[in-house]
Amino acid sequence: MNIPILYTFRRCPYAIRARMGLVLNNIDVEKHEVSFKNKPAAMLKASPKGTVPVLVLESQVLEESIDIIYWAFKKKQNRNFLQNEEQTRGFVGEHDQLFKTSLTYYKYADMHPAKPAEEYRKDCENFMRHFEQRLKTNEFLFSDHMEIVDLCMFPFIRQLSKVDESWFAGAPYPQLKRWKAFFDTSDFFAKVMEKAESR
Ligand SMILES: N[C@@H](CCC(=O)N[C@@H](CS)C(=O)NCC(=O)O)C(=O)O
Repeated sequence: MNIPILYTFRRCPYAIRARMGLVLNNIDVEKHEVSFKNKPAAMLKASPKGTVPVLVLESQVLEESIDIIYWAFKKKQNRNFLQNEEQTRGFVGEHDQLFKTSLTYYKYADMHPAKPAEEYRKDCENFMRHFEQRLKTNEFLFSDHMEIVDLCMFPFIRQLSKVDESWFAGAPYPQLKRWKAFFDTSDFFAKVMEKAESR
């Protein structure tokens, strides 16, 4: 059987989400690091919408990060992670729209001069407060163990933290920082961020 091909971009939060699923389930893939300015023809043929991640399997193409992560856990029948699928897909889908939009405005505030970056950041803080509240009750977002929802959301909090690291370091979200540090310092995340050879 051919090894699946993953079209990816190292820092893309959606691609990180997909790679987390693959690494945690020890699934080998051939990683192709994509340049957005010069997307590979084979990727566009498999998935014309042109976003990463894309996982090309023998008889199927998965072109949504949430589908790739679920595919990985289902392939290995990793049951601890497969509860709450409907709730997880709902939560992730909503945040991929709303939180991601606020985050993009904050990250690229220079390109959106209608409001100063701090205002865009306040929009992001609505989500941060909600996460903080959940993480006060449980170790992770939905329960006391790591679930797919945590894997899906961590890359976005990571991206947010990098917009202004000193602000994030001083911001009053201790539980969110604890949760983020769990991933940042994990061996599996180091593997997720290993550089792909350029092809
Ligand atoms: N809904 C998609 C979103 C993926 C996405 O938007 N990826 C961005 C990179 S972070 C992308 O590929 N953008 C293509 C481009 O900028 O041309 C998923 O979850 O996989």
